Amino acid sequence: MKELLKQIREKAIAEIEASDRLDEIRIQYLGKKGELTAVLRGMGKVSPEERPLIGQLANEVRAEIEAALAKKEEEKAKKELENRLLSEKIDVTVPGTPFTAGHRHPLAQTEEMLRDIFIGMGFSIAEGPEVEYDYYNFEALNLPKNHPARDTQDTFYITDNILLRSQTSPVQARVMEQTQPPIRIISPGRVYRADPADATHSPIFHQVEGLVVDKGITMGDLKGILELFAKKMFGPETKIRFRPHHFPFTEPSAEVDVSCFVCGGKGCRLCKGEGWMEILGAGMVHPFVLSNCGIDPNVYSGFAFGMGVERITMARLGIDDLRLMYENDVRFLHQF
Ligand code: 2U9
Repeated sequence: MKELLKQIREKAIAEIEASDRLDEIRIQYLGKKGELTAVLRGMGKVSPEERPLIGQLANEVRAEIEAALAKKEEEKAKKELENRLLSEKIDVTVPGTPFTAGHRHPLAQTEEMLRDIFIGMGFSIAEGPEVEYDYYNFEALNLPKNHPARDTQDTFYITDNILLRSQTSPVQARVMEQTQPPIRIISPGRVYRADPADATHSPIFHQVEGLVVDKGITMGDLKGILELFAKKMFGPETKIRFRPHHFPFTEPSAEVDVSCFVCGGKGCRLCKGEGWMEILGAGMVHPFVLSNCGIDPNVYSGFAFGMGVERITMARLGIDDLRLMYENDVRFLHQF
């Protein structure tokens, strides 16, 4: 019996060393029907005196076979890892696969520039619904029903009292209704007009409007803010010019031009020989608008301005047809 156990040990260890089929060897010797297991089963035949010795030897043989298997398994895993490390070498200096990255749309670029400039001057961003009540879009802004100036901002009606906003001013009216001054906000966003599309008009476009309300705000503050804005947007040499105008929601009101940043005012193709480009409208908030929105015009005053993001983008990039910005032809977009 002793001899048999020793033979099994020698044979098993020799096979483990010579082969990689470790699972098969494990079953062959240590499995339920394995050679060592068979010997242990025959322990009944061994005399009671010899039994403890044979039992101990059998356990030792089992432990040695298991240890040999574990060692071989470890060696096998190590070799496999080495082979993988050798065969899977990566050359980190090989150039990567290029992928085409896009960029922000020119209109988004302009809106971002406007946001950055006004945030830098202490303004906050206010946003609101595109589907708006007639009250906030017109009535609160001093444009009662049947007011002739409504024709210039004709929009799309959902019901008699609900429409697609024709300007972002209703956002500011809502802010004034909810907050007492000081107020210093801009409201960027999409607006709608019942205009047929041509090179300079679109039924959907984007605006950035601004509003400042506090004690003692004057036209001088408006001019200062707009001059700083124009210099940051179009370059430090830029001048601004106010021309008297009429808006129902501001009094006095003005249209504001900037000196042409291409020719510096001499007249060129971009400014159509004028030396100036009209880029925004502005004025002192009408006292009726302040009181409609719950702010006492005897205590507070304010200014407001509005500009079209498309108009500014066309000026900034020398684009002569607004429709190009909605077609999303990459041959056009790649240029900016
Ligand atoms: C409140 C009170 C007054 C906003 C203003 C303009 C002048 C203006 C146009 C520029 C080109 C619209 O995009 S455009 O067609 N806007 O000329 N907007 S003052 O005045 C306000 C706003 C909110 C409560």
